[in-house]
Amino acid sequence: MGELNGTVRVRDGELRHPLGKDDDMKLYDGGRAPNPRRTRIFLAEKGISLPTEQIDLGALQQRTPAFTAVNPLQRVPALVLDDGTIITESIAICRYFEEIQPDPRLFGRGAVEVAEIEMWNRRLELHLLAGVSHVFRNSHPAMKEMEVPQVPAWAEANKPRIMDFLAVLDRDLADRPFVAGRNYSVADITGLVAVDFMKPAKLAIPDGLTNLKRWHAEVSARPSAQA
Ligand SMILES: N[C@@H](CCC(=O)N[C@@H](CS)C(=O)NCC(=O)O)C(=O)O
Repeated sequence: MGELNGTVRVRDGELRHPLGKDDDMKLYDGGRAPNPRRTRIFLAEKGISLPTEQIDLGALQQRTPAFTAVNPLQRVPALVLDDGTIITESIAICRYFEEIQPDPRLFGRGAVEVAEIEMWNRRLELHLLAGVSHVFRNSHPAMKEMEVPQVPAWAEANKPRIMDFLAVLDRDLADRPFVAGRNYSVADITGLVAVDFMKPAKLAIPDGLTNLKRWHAEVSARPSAQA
C-alpha cells in the first residue's frame, strides 16, 4: 500500500477510495451541471438509486485537495465503487451501470443499434454539448472564476456551429422518434441535457426546427428528465 496525491491509497496498483471511512458506493454529483445530470437521468431510467454527495461547483469544491484526490481532473460526476475503484466520465459511469443492470438497454442491442447510438452520442457530445458548454463558460459572468481566461470570441464562434448541428439533428428526427432510432437511448439523454443547457447559455432552438421541438417535448416529459 502506498500514497498518491497525499490521500489516495493505492493497493495492488489500483486507485483506492481516498476518504477511507466508508466503503459504500457513492456518486459525486454536481447540482444542475449537465454531465452529472446525464448520469442522474441514466440512473433514473434504470430505476437505480445510490448515495450521492454534492460537490458545490460554484464554491469551487471540485478543486479542493479532497475532491482532487477523487478526480485529478477536478470534474464531476465521479463514482466510487464499494471496493474503492473510482470511475469518472459520465458515459463511463453509465456504461458501468448498463453492465450491472442491462435493462432497460440504453446503449442498444445488436451491432447496428449499438453503433448508431454510439455515433449519435458522440455527435451530440462533440457538436452540441461541448459547443454549448464553450458558449456558457466563455460568456456567462458566473463562470469567470471557473473558466480562466474567458474568451468571449470563442463563445461567439461556437454559436453558428451549434445552429448548423441543430439543423442536422432536426432532419434526423423527421423520420424517427428518438435520436438514434426506434428506442430511447443514452444519446437522447446527452441530447436532452445539451438542449436544456442552451437556456443558461442564452441560446434557443430556432422556431422552424419542429422535429427537434417535438422530440425535446417528448423526452422532457419522461419522469427521468426531472433528475
Ligand atoms: N467529460 C466529462 C466532463 C465532466 C465535466 O466537465 N464536468 C463539469 C460539470 S458539467 C465540471 O465538473 N466542471 C467543473 C470545472 O470546470 O471546474 C464527463 O462526461 O463526465
